[in-house]
Amino acid sequence: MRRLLAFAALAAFVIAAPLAAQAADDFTLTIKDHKFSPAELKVPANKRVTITVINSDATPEEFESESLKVEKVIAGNAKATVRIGPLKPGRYNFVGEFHESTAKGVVIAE
Ligand SMILES: [Cu+2]
Repeated sequence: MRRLLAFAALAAFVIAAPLAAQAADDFTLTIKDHKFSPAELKVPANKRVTITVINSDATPEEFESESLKVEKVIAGNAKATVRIGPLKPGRYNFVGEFHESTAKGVVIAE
């Protein structure tokens, strides 16, 4: 019994560690009224980064960035995951291509 508990504790630690590491590089962008929030997203440079893009509008949007090499359509009231990087330090503009006049933002890698 004691040995089993020790094993369970170890297993919990092994499972928890990667989740904690992943959480640090996960970011969220929300689209509402055809605008991104936050409009400026700071991410770590030289790392793979995951961004969950939540589209709170009823209409579809396309998350697009030439500099980030991403293009992804997100249905209305849905979310999508985009993976970017590793990025050199700098600014990377993105837009919501279906509403480009208002849906603008920038990823800042530092
Ligand atoms: Cu496009």
